[in-house]
Amino acid sequence: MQNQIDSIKDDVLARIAAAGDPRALDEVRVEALGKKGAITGLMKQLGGLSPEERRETGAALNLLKDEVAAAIDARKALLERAALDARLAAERIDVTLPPRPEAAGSVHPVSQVTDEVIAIFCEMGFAVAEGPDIEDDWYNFGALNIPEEHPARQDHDTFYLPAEEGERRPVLRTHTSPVQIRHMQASTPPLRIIAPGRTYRSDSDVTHTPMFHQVEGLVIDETTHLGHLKGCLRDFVEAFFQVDNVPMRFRPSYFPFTAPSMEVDIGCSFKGGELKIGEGDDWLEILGSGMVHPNVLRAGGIDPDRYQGFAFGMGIDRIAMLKYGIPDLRAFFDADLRWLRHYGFRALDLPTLYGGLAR
Ligand code: 2NL
Repeated sequence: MQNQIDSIKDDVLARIAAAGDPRALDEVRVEALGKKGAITGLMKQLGGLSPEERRETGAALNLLKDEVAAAIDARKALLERAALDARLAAERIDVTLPPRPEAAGSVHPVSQVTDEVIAIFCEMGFAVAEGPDIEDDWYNFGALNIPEEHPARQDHDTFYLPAEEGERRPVLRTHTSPVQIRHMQASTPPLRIIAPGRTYRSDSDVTHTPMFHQVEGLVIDETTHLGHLKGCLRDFVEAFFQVDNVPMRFRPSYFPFTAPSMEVDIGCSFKGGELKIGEGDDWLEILGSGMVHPNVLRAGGIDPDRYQGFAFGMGIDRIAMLKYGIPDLRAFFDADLRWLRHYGFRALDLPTLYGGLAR
């Protein structure tokens, strides 16, 4: 029987090597190892052998089975790899080709408004700072004077990621403040930065989405005071909404990271269901602000006995809705081309401050 084993082995291995696709390979497998396969056939003959022959031939057949199975696996991996390579080559797309006209997109209002905000603050001498979306709980909370038991830290508001033993807890940043902490640590005052970017909170309803956009600002110097904060925010609001002498109201408020803290409202009217900014006797809250808390300066490696400054934060999605009259926040993230065609901005336009403004 050894002769038969040798010839089956040579034949099967040669056919495995010659199999050009997974189907051909499977045919070889069935013909060798299947119920009616050649090797299975030899196995069936073992019963008619003497005990000694059976042991020897059985061992040889088992070896052959293993060898054939391994050769099939190796060939299969090779064929799959080749098939994948062929598919990747065939399906390669040229992303520089012009799009189909019916699929043409436009600049998303969030991108447009982010560019507008950056343009205004950069003209005032601010620089743009960026940082990671995945932070740790010290940069996101601890450094901002937010105590361990603060509700904002609770799991149901914050997206925590699995923590490594003995490491700080990773979180999706709930505001862009950690960017500013990192900036304070990496540089020395005077500082003047804004930090725009994505932020995350476990919250979802008509006015909240789990991912949203925020811009924060930070100014630190030796004599920076509340008057600078008010002047800076007035200049911003008037440039952003393209109105002069906006009525503004600075309401005392509380944030753990600023003291004193103020929420900022701007005057508006809702006559006839239409929102007008800069006139009327209604108020619209648009941002939060305050003088940076000494503990936060310390966390950023800045001496609070020598330096002081102000910070502010606002929601980009919200001010985009206000400026461009977009009623439903959730549509921002539907990726609906019809919506984008209505509210989007032309890709090659420079972000002017007045384009599309409903006035
Ligand atoms: C809001 C309020 C605010 C800040 C953010 C801040 C950052 C640092 C230090 C101190 Cl590094 N403060 N950020 C300050 C006041 C308010 O945001 O309503 N945002 C949507």
